Amino acid sequence: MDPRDIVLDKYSSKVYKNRKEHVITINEGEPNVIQADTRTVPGIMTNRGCCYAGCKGVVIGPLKDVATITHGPIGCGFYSWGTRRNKAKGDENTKAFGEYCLSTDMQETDIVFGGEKKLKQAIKEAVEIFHPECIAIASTCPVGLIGDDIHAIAAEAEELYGIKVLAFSCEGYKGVSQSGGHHIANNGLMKNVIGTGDAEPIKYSVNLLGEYNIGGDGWETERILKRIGYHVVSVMTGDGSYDAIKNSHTADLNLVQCHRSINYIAEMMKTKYGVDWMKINFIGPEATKKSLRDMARYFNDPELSRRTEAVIAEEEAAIAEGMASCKAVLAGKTAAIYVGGSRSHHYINLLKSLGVEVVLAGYEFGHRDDYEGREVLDTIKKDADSKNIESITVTKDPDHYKERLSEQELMALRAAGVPMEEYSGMWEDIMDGAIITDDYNHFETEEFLKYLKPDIFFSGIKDKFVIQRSGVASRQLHSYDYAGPYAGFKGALNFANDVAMAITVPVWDMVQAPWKKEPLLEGSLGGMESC
Ligand code: CFM
Ligand code: HCA
Repeated sequence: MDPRDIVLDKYSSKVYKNRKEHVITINEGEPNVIQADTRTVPGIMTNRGCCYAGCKGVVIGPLKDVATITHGPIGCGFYSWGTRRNKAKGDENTKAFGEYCLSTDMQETDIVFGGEKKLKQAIKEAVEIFHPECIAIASTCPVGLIGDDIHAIAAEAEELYGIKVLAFSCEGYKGVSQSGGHHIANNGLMKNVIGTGDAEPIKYSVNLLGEYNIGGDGWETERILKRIGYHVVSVMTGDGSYDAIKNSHTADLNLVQCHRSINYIAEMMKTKYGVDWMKINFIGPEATKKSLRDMARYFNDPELSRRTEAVIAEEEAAIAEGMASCKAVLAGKTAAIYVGGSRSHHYINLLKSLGVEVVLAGYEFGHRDDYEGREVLDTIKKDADSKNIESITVTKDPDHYKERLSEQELMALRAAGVPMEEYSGMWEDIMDGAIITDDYNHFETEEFLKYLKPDIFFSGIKDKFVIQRSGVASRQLHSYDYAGPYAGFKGALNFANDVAMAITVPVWDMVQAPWKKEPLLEGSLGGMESC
């Protein structure tokens, strides 16, 4: 029997009705339609984060020169504090506040009498202490409930201090990290930051979109791009800055790494400024090579193409031996991979180049196009949270719009296999027979672990320990367990070494899942050990 059916049969009829469309087995040659981007059935232990986490934690938090104030109780600020996750480097021209956690620390009296006074005071203190060019305010749940007007306070502070003050109404309850939080953050950047700079355009310039510099991935990608001769105008948003994003409209090309979190910004920048976008993937040597060659095709300059090939040859040679020895250890192993969005797809390729097949995969917040490809976009219902999230439309900017390539040239590139404004989704790489679970939960994690027994499970922060305690190697792919970088060529070798180590370490045979043991005492919690 298909493990999918064994697991789903354990649900009550109500939950079964919901989950049967979110959990599918891939059949080659079939349409393989999946249900995605819907609200989780209450009671299910989903892995998803909230709207505030997506806005402040994922998108705005990494902007190093922005002093971001969490307006809310201290826990929200503390748990979204970037620390080692949001890697960023300041320099003599760029301030970096990422190490700080600024919060209004709302107390009960603020909830009862309003928190606006406290927010104004927090902005004043941030200006006096840090002298930032830009402040961001991120709202947490109680702010929306009591109705503090953070937008009016931001407008007033802008006047008062002569700096940019951005306000994000990203209360946690408005939706999940992605459809909710990212969208609010990115819309805010589109409306208030992108296109406000006056830098001159630079030849062969690109923006890296949907690159959050986890483990230094953005730095590694930039290193390779710079070696070839590209100029990176801005990164959204890993090690990114307000200062750079202001000029992002001057780039020739937008490179979209995480399609899920930012494809709509790429579309808007195309409409407003004429910046073309291309889906790239700098995870895995094969995907990196394809992306670099696609870029060379776009720019169509013989010298750039020559440098692209020279850099590829050098970078590949440097990792060849290491990759081969890791492959010798890993070939034939299986993996499960479950992250929020794009990474669940991107890492399938890297694992394949190490001989590892992904048997179980899924996104927490992906939409159908992230699974099935952008061609299904017209058939997708609106986002689950779209009623809560402002939808913005843009038109050509008369001062800054410039056509980069003609539609005919873009069509020729597409015909040659260059993904201009295209993305084929996870389906293009996943193997026949793999199980896909959208909006994965803890019950399914444990059940599929039993039936599929992958050698390694790439997971999130919260589910990782359940997996390890059941005797399966696990690495979390959200912050890479503070390892990395994993992007590009050298990054691929780092990843290969980390995975080989994780799988071969003898500890997994010594672990017995706590729930497999006899209860220690009658009535105790299923044999849980005391510390
Ligand atoms: Fe994009 Fe992300 Fe991801 Fe994502 Fe995320 Fe993330 Fe992620 Mo955690 S934006 S979809 S909502 S690459 S926070 S930096 S690691 S789940 S796979
Ligand atoms: C989020 C952020 C998150 C959480 C990771 C996890 C991240 O979705 O809100 O808890 O497993 O990468 O930090 O995805």
